Amino acid sequence: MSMLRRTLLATAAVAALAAPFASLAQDFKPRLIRFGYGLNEQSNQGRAVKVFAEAVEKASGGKMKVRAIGAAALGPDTQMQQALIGGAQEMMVGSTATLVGISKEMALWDTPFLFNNAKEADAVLDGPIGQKVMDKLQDKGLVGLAYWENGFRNLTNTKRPVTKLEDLDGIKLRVMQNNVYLDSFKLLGANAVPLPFSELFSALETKTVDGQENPYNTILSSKFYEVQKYLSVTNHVYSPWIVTVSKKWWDGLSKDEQKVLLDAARSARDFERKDTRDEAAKALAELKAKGMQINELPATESARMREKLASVNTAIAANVGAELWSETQAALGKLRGG
Ligand code: TF8
Repeated sequence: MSMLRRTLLATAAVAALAAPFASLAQDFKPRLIRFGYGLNEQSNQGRAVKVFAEAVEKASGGKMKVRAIGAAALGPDTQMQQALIGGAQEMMVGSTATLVGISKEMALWDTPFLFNNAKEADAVLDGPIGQKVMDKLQDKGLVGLAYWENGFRNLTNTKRPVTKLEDLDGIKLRVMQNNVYLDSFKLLGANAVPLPFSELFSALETKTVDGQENPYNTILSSKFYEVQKYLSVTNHVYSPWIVTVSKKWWDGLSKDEQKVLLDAARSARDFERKDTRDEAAKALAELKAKGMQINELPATESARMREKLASVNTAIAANVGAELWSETQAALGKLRGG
C-alpha cells in the first residue's frame, strides 16, 4: 500500500469515527435566551414556544437554554420589540401587525381578505415574498426567523350579532396598535380603539370596549367567552405571528448557534400550524358550549365589507411599495390557477 493511500484511509477512518460526535465539534457557548410572548402557557402560542425551547436545548446538547416567558410578563409586543432592538431581551414571538410601526412592509399582512385559505398563506409567507418582508427587519435591529400562525380573525362583542355591515355602527371595538386595523374598522363604522393585547381582557370585562377580533384559538385560550356574547364569523384577515431575534445578540452568535435557532423556529412552526388548525377546527363547538352565540356572515355582506375596504388596499400598496404589492398579487393569482 502506498504511503498516500494509507494516509487517505487513515483520514477517512478518523472522519467516520468523528461523524457521530459532530455536534461536539460544533461551536456552542452557554446561552440563556429570554423568549417572550403575549398569550398564556395553555395557548397554541405557549405550546409552540415550549416545542421551540426543547428543540434548541436538544440540538445544542443543552448549551443553549430557552427561558419562555408568556402572558406578556415581559410587556406587550411593542415593548418586547424595543427590548430586542436594544439587546435587553433575546427573542420573542408576536403579531406582525404590531411591527408595522418599525418596518412598514409588514403592513402587507394586514391587507383585509388577502388570503382565501391557510394554504395560500403558507405558500406566500414561507416563499420569497415572506422572506423579503422578513429581511427588511434587519435594518431595524431585528432578525425574523419564521412565521407562525395566529389565524383568520373573527369578531366578538357584547352588543349584537354582526350579520351585516351596519351592525358594526358605533360598536367600541378594540384593535391592535396598527394604523391599518384602526383605519379599516373606522371605515366599517366601528368606533375603533387601539389597545395592547395584555389590556384586552380587562377592557372587555369593565366594558371599556364592547368587542374585539381574534382567531377562535385566542378567543378560547384567553377566555374571552366569559366577557363576550356574540361571535360573528368574518374571517376578515389572516394574521401571522413572527418569531424574532435581537440583531445585536444574533450577530454575536456562531453560525452553528444561529442554525439551531433557525431550524428550531421552523420545526416549531410546523408543529404550531398543525396544532392551531386542529384546535381551531374544534373551537367553534367549544365556544358555543361555553355560551357564545355564533353567526356566519352572509357572502353578500362579506363582499360589501371588501368593497368598503378597497381604499385601505390602496394605502397598503403605497406603504409597502407598488413592486411588493404587485408581486404579491401575481403570486396569489398563480396559486389560484390564474
Ligand atoms: C392581538 C393579537 C395577539 C397576538 C399575541 C399577543 O389581538 O392577535 O393575540 O399578538 O402574540 O393583539
